[in-house]
Amino acid sequence: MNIYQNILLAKQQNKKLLAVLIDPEKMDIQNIPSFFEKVHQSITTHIFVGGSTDKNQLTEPVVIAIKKATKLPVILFPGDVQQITNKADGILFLSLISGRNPTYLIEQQVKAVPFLKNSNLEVIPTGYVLIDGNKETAVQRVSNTKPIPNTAINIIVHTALAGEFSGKKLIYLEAGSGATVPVGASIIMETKNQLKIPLIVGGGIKTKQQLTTAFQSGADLVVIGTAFENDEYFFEDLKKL
Ligand code: 1GP
Repeated sequence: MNIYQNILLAKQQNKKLLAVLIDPEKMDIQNIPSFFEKVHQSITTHIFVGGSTDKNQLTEPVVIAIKKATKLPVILFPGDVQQITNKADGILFLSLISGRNPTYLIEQQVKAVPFLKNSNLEVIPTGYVLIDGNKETAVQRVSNTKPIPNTAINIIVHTALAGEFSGKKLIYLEAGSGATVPVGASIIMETKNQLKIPLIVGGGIKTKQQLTTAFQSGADLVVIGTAFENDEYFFEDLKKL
């Protein structure tokens, strides 16, 4: 069964999924084995790798080290075409559908094709929706797009549905890495109610309570990055039963 089929099955069975996001610019390769000892004791089901930038081209060496350390699926979550490596298992083929910048709607995607058509990566079309998290985040800066205000629930839901109607297989509601305010419960609930495809939620989730709220509101998969970078003891709160 491939990565996407597993996500669909989990959604059908109402099994919640947690992805740990590793930013290659912030992860010391030496620390990967000990980091993964904690990951494996936790409820983590997926590993995402990516960041808004990767100036030192660290994605590939970091992915190689991660693949040595774990059997969990490793999925690229690239900020741009430079961050694609064949060493991962899959890639979120993101289109920033909340923005109006053609570079991140289609241009980076076209540039990725010569690489992807010759790779074994599982390509998962994903509609990426940036929502205001009360802080200007790297996604906003790098993509030069405006997030959707977190009060504009209809626009958020319509954007997510436009993604589904265009054939995206996942929708990712993103408050931005390190967001002060994560995507709100009512936004998640309303989007979930109207969407048929699986829903990913991330950005600014730092506590078990916030994770539980996101799951209970309808997120099928939650992504957490910064909270683990700041405090690996957070894994203690997320131990497998
Ligand atoms: C960012 O949604 C992810 O793209 C995770 O955000 O780093 O705030 O957990 P955090």
